[in-house]
Amino acid sequence: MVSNPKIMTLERFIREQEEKFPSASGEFSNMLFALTLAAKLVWREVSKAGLVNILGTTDQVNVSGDILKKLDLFADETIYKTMFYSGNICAMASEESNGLIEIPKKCDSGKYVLLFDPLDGSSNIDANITIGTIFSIFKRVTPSGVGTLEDCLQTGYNQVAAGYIIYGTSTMFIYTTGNGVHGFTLDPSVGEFLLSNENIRIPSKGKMYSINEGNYNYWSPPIQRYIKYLKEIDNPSGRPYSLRYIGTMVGDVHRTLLYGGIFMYPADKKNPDGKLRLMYECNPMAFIVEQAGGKAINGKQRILDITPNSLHQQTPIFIGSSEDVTKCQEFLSSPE
Ligand code: AHM
Ligand code: MG
Repeated sequence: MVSNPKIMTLERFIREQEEKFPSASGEFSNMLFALTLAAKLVWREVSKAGLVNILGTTDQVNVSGDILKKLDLFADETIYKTMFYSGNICAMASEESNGLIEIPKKCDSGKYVLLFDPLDGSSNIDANITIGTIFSIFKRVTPSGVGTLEDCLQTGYNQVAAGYIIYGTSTMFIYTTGNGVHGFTLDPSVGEFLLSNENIRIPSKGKMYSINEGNYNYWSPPIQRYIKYLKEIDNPSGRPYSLRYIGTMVGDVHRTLLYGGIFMYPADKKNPDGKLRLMYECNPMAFIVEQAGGKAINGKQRILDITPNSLHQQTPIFIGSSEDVTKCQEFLSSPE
């Protein structure tokens, strides 16, 4: 039985989207193509991670020296090398870099800015647990030349594209350019991402919550009350919720996107500004989830409305199904 009426590669999908904009120069699509290549290169190394101890690391067994490096550094370098040569980017910053990544002179005239978390959830690598890559793209605001901090530090609602690659039981590329959220699954036998989840819509309410509950005693009373509320027995409204927590934002948000519910990383006594990074993690995930019909807030405002002041700025985040995030906001707004 044929379950999917069409077989569509990610590249063809990107081209078809571009054709809807007759004035498009193709630069934006080229940049997305470069990202799909980076995703495949990172996937190739990630999928070999567990073999290092079995196969050794010599030339004879054909395991590249790169795998000796920490995978997150490998991912960082691979994305950087793939992307600056695409020629469409004037500035780049990564969770692994201190400031802007230097782009060679001849490659700096692009229209776009790329911010990325090369390997999210890297503490999970050694246990073979889902990890991911997150990216966020803005149009430059400076007129020409090498991009600056001003090009990078834009408010999330200005993003022109955002996405993530999840290296899980399958590898998937999920992205939005502001026209819905689309998901592609890698068929490793042909090396192509194939359309598997067109126009993803997040359920308006879920049955799962996702948070590092080990931090319970560090939270403010409103968060503690909200989590207690989710666990109360009240069957007509679907409670108690089930707890799911991977400790990789990409995995936890991906599940939330597909099944509904809420993912949270609040501020706590150890992390008074929250733990997750606005520019590399929260903005792109907020754009995706909003595009799928969900919500993302920091407890006081929409994530996409936060004015950034530094590349590595952290923020609390509550993201997921609109009814769940709205309910959470009610608790957060209640007096301590
Ligand atoms: P990383 O990008 O350095 O891997 O760290 C971010 C990760 C997120 O993926 C995840 O949601 C969070 O840190 C887990 O933190 P904790 O271990 O405090 O629960
Ligand atoms: Mg991360």
